[in-house]
Amino acid sequence: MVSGLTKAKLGKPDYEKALLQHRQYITALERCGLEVLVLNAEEPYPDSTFVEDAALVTTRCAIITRPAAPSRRGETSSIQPVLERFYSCIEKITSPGTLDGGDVMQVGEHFYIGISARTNLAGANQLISILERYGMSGATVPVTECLHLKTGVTCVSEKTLLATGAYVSRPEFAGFKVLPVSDAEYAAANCIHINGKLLMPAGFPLARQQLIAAGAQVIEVDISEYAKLDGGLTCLSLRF
Ligand code: CIR
Repeated sequence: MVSGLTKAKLGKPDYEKALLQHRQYITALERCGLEVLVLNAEEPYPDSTFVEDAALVTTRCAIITRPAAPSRRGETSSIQPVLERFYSCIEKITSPGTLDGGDVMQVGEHFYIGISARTNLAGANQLISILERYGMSGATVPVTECLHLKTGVTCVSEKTLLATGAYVSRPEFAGFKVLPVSDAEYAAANCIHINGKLLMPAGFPLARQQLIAAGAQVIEVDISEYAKLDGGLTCLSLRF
């Protein structure tokens, strides 16, 4: 993972520390009541630890994505057999579509899909058609300030979003209560809401205070070594 793609300019990750943080991340997911299946390392794919990008898991089907980054394209082949153990319906994004799971934010049965450097309109439209076939829905949102949609906005309860930058006031999110995250703490916008608890990255005191004041049961996880590769909490797992 130390050779993963990055624009962060935070230095190279410390591998031993990253392993420790990964174990702590797993423990935090377990504290939220989840059973965790840990996949084998894939040495040819340093970014494969960001497993969220290779698939989208819904209540009715799983969708194998088509990552845009050439170094990540092959990550999907090992994900498919794993998902076949849990899903009888598996769909696929195909060329010329590209889509990274990090660009997809689920709110109930609706999916917001970021159009970014990684996810193109063809990929998003394919995903919307798949979702509609299964009785779900999707809509696009532009991604201009960060890598993926969920780098800048995540859902912290059914009606509340945690958002940074332009996402604080985007018309697509007008129906939500939006908790704004300051530019200085922008990485805190990537949180995971599971079973009434909220996993948030460690080191963001203002956002933490704001979330606790809003009633969140916060569990902090230090993912500093993954942040060096532009990764956040959501990227490191597929949750279903
Ligand atoms: C990449 O650039 O693809 C990885 N280094 C980081 C991916 C982060 N994934 C995510 O936000 N879902």
